Amino acid sequence: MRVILHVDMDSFFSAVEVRENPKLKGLPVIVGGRILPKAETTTGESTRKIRGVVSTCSYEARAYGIHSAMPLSKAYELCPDATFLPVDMALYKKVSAAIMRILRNYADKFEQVSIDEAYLDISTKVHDWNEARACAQAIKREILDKEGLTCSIGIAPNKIIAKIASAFVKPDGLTVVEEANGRDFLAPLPVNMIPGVGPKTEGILTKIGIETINQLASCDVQKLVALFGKYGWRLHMVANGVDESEVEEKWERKSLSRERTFAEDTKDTSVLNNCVDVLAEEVYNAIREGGFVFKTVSIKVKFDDFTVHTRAKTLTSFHSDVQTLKKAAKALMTEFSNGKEVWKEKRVRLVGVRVSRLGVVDEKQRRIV
Ligand code: TTP
Ligand code: MG
Repeated sequence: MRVILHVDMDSFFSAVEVRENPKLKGLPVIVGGRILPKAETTTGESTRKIRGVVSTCSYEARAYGIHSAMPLSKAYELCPDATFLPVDMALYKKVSAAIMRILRNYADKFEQVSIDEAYLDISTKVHDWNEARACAQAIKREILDKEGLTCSIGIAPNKIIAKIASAFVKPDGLTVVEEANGRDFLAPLPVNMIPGVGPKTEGILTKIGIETINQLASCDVQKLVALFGKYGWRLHMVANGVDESEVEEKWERKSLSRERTFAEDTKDTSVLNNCVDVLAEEVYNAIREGGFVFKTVSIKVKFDDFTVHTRAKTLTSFHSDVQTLKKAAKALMTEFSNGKEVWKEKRVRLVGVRVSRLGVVDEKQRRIV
């Protein structure tokens, strides 16, 4: 039996702010940028001058229709009396790290997905769904006791249902979807409850009469493939409650590399460049799969006398595209092969391409963590 938990903190940034300043409890609190309350300005704020977007807001502010990514000016129009606070990322990161430390202790396998969200595989720690529920309750209690914050947890036989379940009751929710109930749980939900299904996908599905996950599950998969390509398969699987993906630590990875030993040692620069190109492509596929971005690109050259040379270049910012990777790797190879003294009588036995200084893109914030 697989038992997966998805834990997501409630209105994370604003909940941390409220914890730091309990006077804000029960009030609309908006994090994204400071705006003085009307009473404290002489002329009243002109909404035209207010820039930026809402990072998140308290559930009290959500009652006014305010939500993440809304322009702050719009939020101010909807609720001028709310408390508008700047983003204190250093503080949220510190709190996040403390929460992740608590969560990791409960899990066989642990995967942080964003600043306030993680998957836990607790399959070997519990024997049934009641024990799983008790485990989630213990997690909620510990986070509340130690960090003064609430979270919502979904428990299910796989990651995708666990994630949907954690959003099902929020804030301070706990939803258990036992193995036998997966399809029934998903069936009546709107398709946009599937993570990744945004307004665009939803619009296309609505056009062909699909609004619920049940309708998506019973749709001919070929029809979905025709509309969405490979993603159509994935949608169909998810709608049917199928997700085999493992909970895995991603953030620990420090570098990724691929290398190749030639069948015959070579000196031919076009062979070497071609090899670098292919390896860069392979490295790119691996980083794309893991959702990584990179900052440093290196090449490795091993000669027939087994001496090893490496060259590295650190870029000024993170990148995730194959062109940048190929260009940097090939430039390093050209630079290296122009340094004639190391070549002398030697031939190349092996070539490698590596990326390091990796980051993971936090989907929610479109930031590097
Ligand atoms: P979420 O978990 O999506 O939102 P939340 O924790 O604020 O609220 P919920 O109770 O619905 O889970 O995102 C976690 C944090 O990430 C959030 O507190 C602020 C940040 N964030 C942004 O900065 N911009 C965004 O557009 C989103 C969605 C989140
Ligand atoms: Mg959250």
